[in-house]
Amino acid sequence: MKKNTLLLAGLLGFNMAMAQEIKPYGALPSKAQVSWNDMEYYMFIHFGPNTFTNKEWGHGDEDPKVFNPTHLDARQWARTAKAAGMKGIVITAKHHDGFCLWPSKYSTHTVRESAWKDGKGDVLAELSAACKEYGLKFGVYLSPWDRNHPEYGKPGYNRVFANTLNEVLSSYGPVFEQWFDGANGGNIKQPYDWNLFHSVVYKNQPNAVIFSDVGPGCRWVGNENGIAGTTNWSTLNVKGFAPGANGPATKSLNEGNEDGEQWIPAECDVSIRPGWFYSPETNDKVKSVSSLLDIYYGSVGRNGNLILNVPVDRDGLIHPNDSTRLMELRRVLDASFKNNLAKRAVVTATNTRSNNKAVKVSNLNDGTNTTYWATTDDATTTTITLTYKQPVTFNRLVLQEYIALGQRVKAFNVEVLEQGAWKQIASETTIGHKRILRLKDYTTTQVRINILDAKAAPVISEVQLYKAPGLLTLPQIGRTADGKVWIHSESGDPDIHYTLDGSEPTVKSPKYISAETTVINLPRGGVVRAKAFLDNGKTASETVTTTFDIAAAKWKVISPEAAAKDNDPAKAIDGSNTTVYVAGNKGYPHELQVDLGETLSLKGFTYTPPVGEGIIYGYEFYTSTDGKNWGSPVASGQFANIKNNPVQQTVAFKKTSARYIRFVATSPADEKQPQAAIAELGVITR
Ligand code: FUL
Ligand code: CA
Repeated sequence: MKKNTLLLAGLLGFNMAMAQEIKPYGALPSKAQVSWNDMEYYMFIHFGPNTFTNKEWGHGDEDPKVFNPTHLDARQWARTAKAAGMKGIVITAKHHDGFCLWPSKYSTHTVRESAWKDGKGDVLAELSAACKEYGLKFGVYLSPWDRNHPEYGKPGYNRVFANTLNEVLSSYGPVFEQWFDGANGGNIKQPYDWNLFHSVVYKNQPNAVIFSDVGPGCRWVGNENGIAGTTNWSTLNVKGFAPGANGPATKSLNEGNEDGEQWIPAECDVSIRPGWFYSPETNDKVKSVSSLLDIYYGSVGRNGNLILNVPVDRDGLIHPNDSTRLMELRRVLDASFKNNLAKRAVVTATNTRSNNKAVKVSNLNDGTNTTYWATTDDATTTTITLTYKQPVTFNRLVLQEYIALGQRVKAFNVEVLEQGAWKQIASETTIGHKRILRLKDYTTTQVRINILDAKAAPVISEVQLYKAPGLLTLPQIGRTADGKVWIHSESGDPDIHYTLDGSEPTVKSPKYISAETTVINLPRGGVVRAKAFLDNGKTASETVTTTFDIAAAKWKVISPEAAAKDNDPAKAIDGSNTTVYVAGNKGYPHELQVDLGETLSLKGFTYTPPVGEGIIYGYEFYTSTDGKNWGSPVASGQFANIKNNPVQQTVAFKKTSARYIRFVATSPADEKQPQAAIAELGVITR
């Protein structure tokens, strides 16, 4: 090359570098959405008449007087959320039953008509004040589906709902999120005026993030387990879709759409209990710390926000079982993310954009996602290397993109230097606001993050490494159809000890070795508690408690007859939730009759739905002493919210003696699915 060409190239390069402003890529978040993503973890509160009636979906005809939380203390809720490390609270101001937690002008089914505070109370006023006091953001859930309002299903309702929204959004200060539920499990369908509703939200709360299946602020993640896809784009295609039944496919909700039209990040909703509303029956079913950790890593760790429901109880307080669990979770999270080992590393990158003052390699490990590093415009691959003088041990990797400029990374892997050779320890897809990889322990002096593909030049704001304390995974307890209890554990080879008298297991309790050597027979039911221990009790898992009712040892299906081996109705009573009986494709109703083999005093039944197709919504349950005369059903109704939250359903009825039971599925949870599936059917005798 001649001297002057070199000079020219140098000048050109210099000019280009000067011009190296980072061009935003694709759909972009608003400022409000960026702050929303930074919140990561906040509380959902389901509260209302259902709290007092053991229902998940109220019918709207409940006596408002049932709502009487005599010790309601919204400051206790806020204090709990704050101590849990949450950044806000969203409350069900109005659920499907139409009951308003504030004295709305537009309804006659409100706290004003309730027994609480002689009708003078206002839950939203108390909670918004408590949130302000504790530095938490305040948000509201309002269900458009209203089973109480006389206008529902008529043209006038959209106005009513807009007025209701306006009332809430103009009376209680700033609202960070407006939650629109798309559910409608009733017969009346109302065409909603979403443009009107959105205009009311933005007029009152220009910074509110609107939640629905299609945003526009954030989107439902497609399940109520709180788990996002490992690939998770914050962009979504929304043309032709609407909230509710006409929402995008589950896969799109769960993973977003690469190059989606709009920035609509995922929000992962899940309840700390099996249901969304409080019930005394679930006091012992608060999720374990390990399962909450799975949820945390499956949501916040996968570019989603986590809205964790903590249902307020009948006193109007967060129950101690829930708050204790929240604090235990906080302790583990704090211990896990206490010491960012990346801060001690020397960080280098193969390609760094030059002459842009904002871009620095040292921004990658400065502990804040407000500063960033980027490659030159033409690069879609690059390697970031962390080098240590002394070996470090880590098991968590946190990566963040600077999302204000769009989501870019499509594929990356991670390597560590082990005995002089690079070893790949993870291979993943998207990053987004935050990606956390849960890894096993690695000890090394060099860690390499290879970005393998990106939509545009990668812009990364953080790389963090941590060594989270090890936790023993929980033992799992199950029982065969003939009543033999089994206990499994996955992690290492811990000692499992158990009790059968309800007491807390210790290393002195009986030891479970295997199903063959440790025979625990509980055909008539009982309580099994188990705990895993290591190092003679120095480390212990949480305690798992499983309560069994009578086993199906003597049961026989009397109708229908077994169709084929892979579709044997006996699968509905074989003690295993993973074997599923699927009843025909001829459409509803479907039914199953079972001979219990003896006369039992029955108090209710349980239905465990399948994971997948064939979930039952409407049901009737009959009992009989001779298997011929069934009379009228002892229970009938709908399994509220079972489609989105397919957990075991428990239905109580008036005590009755019977030898035969008959379960009739009257309608499907999904109208497009003609078959009815039963993972397990059980009875309640205890
Ligand atoms: C669903 C509702 O039907 C449930 O009752 C619950 O409120 C959940 C968060 O959303 O769509
Ligand atoms: Ca089964």
